[in-house]
Amino acid sequence: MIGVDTDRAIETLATVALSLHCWQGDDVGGFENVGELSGGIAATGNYPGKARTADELRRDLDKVYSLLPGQHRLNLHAFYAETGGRKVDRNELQPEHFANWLDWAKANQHGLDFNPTCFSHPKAASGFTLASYDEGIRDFWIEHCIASRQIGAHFGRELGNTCVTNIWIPDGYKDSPVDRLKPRELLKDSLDKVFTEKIDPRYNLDAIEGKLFGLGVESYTVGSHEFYLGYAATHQTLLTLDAGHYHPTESIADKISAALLFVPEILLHVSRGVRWDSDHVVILDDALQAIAQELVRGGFLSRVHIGLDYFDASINRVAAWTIGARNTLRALLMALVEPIEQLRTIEQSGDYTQRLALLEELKGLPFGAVWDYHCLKHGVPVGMQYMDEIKAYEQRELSQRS
Ligand code: RNT
Ligand code: ZN
Repeated sequence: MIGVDTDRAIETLATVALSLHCWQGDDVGGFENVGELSGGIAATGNYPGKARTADELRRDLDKVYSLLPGQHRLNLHAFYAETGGRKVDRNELQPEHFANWLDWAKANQHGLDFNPTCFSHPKAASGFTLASYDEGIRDFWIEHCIASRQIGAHFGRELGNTCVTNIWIPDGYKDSPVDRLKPRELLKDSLDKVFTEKIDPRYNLDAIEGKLFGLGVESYTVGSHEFYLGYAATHQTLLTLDAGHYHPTESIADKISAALLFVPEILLHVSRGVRWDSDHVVILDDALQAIAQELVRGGFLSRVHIGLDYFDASINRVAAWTIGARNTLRALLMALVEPIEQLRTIEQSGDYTQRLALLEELKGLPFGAVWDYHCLKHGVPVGMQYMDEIKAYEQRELSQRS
């Protein structure tokens, strides 16, 4: 007998709030109509039905949340502002431009997270933002990041639910630079300016996200992992770990316990790179399970914010969100039903044979039944039933969009 308290596992799972990334719904388009997606990221595919307005995006999200057990968050990007047809540049964005999102979040009990959008903008056309050699460009993006923190704090205050505001910038070079230091000095200085004002951590938490490379930015990324790890550790901000931002054999699972010794909290961007940072829909693979196991085995659930970050435009977008989110929850549940105390005791006794045998044995346990029960208990579709709902929604709603 393997003594596992499945009731406790599903109780714990019910407390986990995933932050769904709004940008899966419209291929990282935003509502400014400024043209191409830039910044070295790309959404490929032309599946019909992408959201064209904030109302459509919210409707799609409502559908997704209705298919997930538990209460979840929304991760918003700044260029999803609703400015009523007026041009409001990003450094002038105010909480009022997100009033509809906030009302919707309140009505549906979603926590909100936020991101400055430092790409897809004329002032990011050179490929540099906070680390630009041009002071005017830097100042613009500093102002945008400051405005974003204020918007995040407003969300946190209004919802009584802390917002995590995550800064990611695309800055870097296609080819090898001769000066790798100066842009990093500029970025450090810009971040210092962005974070000068202290914000009550009950309302807003700051996170910073590093990366290895982007499309057209293959040789040098200013905001590398080491850069942000150092910055986050010295300034005690949150560190964002995106599963697609490392070398293909490098796993973010192993970074969590190390980073948490030096930074207060972590934000995860759960994603799936295929050969490169391709932002594929998250599947229930070894990488995802390793992340979930780390969070549970390490007791890190209370210090790690779990966000999703991928954008697949080649399949039904509502399904893309739902599949990735359900998989993330399933991976967590699989980790939650492990007999962790027993495994820990075995490991500490030095019996690695027993550890290996038990870990392998666990893979055959009827985990699916616990997941189905959890879905049933939360009144959401069991198994493939969620696809029936999505197909009906596609018929009724998505297929009407041209
Ligand atoms: C890009 C980063 C970043 C973005 C979003 C849209 O490589 O992962 O998190 O995906 O901000
Ligand atoms: Zn990311």
